[in-house]
Amino acid sequence: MNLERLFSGRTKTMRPSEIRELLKLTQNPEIISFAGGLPNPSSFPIDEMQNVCIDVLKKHGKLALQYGPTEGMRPLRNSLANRAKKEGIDASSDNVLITSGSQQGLDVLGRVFLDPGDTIIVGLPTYLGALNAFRAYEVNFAGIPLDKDGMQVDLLEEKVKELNKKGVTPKFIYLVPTFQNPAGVVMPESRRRRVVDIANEYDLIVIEDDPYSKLRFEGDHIKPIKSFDDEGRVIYLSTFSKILSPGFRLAWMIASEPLIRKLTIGKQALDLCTNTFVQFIANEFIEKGSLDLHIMKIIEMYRPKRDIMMESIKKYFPSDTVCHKPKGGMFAWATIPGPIDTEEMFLDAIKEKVAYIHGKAFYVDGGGANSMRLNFSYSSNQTIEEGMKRLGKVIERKLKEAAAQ
Ligand code: PMP
Ligand code: G9A
Repeated sequence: MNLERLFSGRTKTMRPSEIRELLKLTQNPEIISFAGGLPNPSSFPIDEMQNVCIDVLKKHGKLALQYGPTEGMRPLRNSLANRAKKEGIDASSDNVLITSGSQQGLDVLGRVFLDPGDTIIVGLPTYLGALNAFRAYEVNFAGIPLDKDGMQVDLLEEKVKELNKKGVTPKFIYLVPTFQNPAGVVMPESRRRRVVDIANEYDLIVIEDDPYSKLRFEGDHIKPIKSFDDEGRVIYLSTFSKILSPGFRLAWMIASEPLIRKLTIGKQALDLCTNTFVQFIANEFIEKGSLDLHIMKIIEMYRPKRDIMMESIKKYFPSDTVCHKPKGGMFAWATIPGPIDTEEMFLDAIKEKVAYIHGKAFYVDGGGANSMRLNFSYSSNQTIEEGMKRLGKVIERKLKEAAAQ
């Protein structure tokens, strides 16, 4: 059978995700994994969850085990709208769409907005899962470099103008403004306001993907881009994956009602509705006040992990390594000057039983060869130090080999 003839043209632009493929490899317990953005499993509130499940079944069993509306269960949509209001987002439950993970949200956005050949704007670097979701819709990417304050908005405006001159109107800008995946950086309020101004002026949609802002270890909270949106152009996404459980596959989007309607239709054919039982569980967890306590607990758990990773970079990586200390989230982004290709080096790292995600995976323009993304939430404190020591040795060896050539 000639499978190639049968596959759609779309499959040619689809790519395996380094994160997903490595997850299989790093399930080997001997490998210290800084690869996937996994929460620490010891953070999961397993005992409390047992009681919550029983309560949900007792109180809402007949609804919780039934199909639900595609938009999501009203009580959860309500709770999420109330939480968003506290962050300055003007939303009611009608502005909330529950999705089966933010990853599904990204795919639905692709379905609703993207035609083959469309152009979208992303950061250099950008979350790989978003790139892969959008790639399936056969789009062109325009990349905007990040600095220590996230996407460089002056360059963003220049790029939009340049594209317009060529007759190209990009559909949307995708960004992760807080504790960016992979770079860990945060966009200050002034840049957030500029993004909205640029979107208003050039008629663009903004996709604000925000899984990490609640995981802040220090510094002041910065309001989401969505809170500055007065024309209904910003679509906000967040998820329970990093603040409670990725196994739940539960997330949400906030947007204007006409957009929510279109996105809902886009989602209908994907899964009919998001897991109803889990929606009730998450809502019960919020209403009991347990979610906020849980978030406080994981912040306390992850801060020292971040510190150990940063100290280990100083101790075991070359002294000219560039790595800004992330103030939250789950990732450190390290760039090693010199003749290093982190993709090529990966095989050596695996031989030493340590894994990371190589930088190029996050770039649409071939950049990032000297960088690597290091997750610090998943490993135990002791293993972080040990893994970084192994990685330091691999880098040292690579640099020596290159110098000898
Ligand atoms: N967006 C970003 C920026 C992410 O980091 C992730 C998960 N790593 C997702 C979306 C997908 O999250 P979910 O588990 O909700 O599908
Ligand atoms: O396991 C996944 O695919 C979710 C994690 C994303 C990431 O590592 O960025």
